[in-house]
Amino acid sequence: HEADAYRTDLMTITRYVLNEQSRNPEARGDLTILLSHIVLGCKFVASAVNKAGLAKLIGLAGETNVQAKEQKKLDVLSNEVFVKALVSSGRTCVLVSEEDEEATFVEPALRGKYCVCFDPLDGSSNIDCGVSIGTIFGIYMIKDKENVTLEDVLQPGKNMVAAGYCMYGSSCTLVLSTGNGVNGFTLDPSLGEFILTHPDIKIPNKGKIYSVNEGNAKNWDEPTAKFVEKCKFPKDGSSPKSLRYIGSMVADVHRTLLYGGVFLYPADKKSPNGKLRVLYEVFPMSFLMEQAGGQSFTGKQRALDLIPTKIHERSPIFLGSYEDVEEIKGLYAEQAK
Ligand code: P6P
Repeated sequence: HEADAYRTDLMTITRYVLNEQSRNPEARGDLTILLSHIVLGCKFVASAVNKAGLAKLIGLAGETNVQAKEQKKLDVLSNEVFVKALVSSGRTCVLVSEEDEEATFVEPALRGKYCVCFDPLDGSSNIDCGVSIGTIFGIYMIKDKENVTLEDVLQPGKNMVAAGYCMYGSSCTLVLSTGNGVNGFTLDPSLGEFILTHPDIKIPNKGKIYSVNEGNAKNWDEPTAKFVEKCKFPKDGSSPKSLRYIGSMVADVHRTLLYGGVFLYPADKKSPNGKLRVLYEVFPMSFLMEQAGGQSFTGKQRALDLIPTKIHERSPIFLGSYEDVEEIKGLYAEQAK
């Protein structure tokens, strides 16, 4: 009857988060409530993304769709959903969204002790061709929620209490860490529940895949160029690595987490700080990689040690299998000599 037992003992994300809460005797359940609101946002976005192709939800804001209704771009819609879900949770005091130039300070009546930095729909330029996109989020505790300022948001990534992403693709997968390892949950649309499908994810220590936009090769610095050259023409007689680049960070990072290898978005002459944003792309993905036994490097330091000075600051990023990132760190150390 083992099979039956498995089918009836469903580990949902709600149950998992409650189990985590019970590990901290002093926890009052605020993070559990916050995460349940994020999960609700992800379910809504999953349904909107899946309908997008049909209801012609895609397209630029301002266009009208078949019902001649005011057109809202999916990332604008997703941002509104997450801001409303987070504020109504009563557990946040400041929000940073990729979609909003300024941080959102929650009104006192609804203020809670957490700050959430998120990209509501990362990779949204890929929606129209059906490539997987995703929501990325990182959660911090705020010292004094009554007097929260922007300084409270500009913390190093190592202070995060939780981080995760939800990938909207062939299936809807939410990958989460609350500081005690990484777990993956897949949405069962018939139940409307995220079910634990990838328990305790650990990234392989070394991988056979490198993931970078080779189109930027002309502008790379020496260590990045050397690393990619070694991937393609290994000197030690090993076989060359495979290049896999989807161009949607959530999809490229998810593959890296499960299969191993390294994802790079280096600095280049055009963008000296790279392209990816510190607070809601680099930090959450770096937190997950470390929790899964990998690591994440900016070209100068451990990514989670970086202290951002602006909420939309960018940073170069090299993240993935521990050994692969070590190799890149060695090449940057040589350059620094
Ligand atoms: P490029 C998508 O636009 C995004 O923000 C990330 O999801 C992705 O990793 C990156 O940009 C792709 O950038 O310059 O290679 O197209």
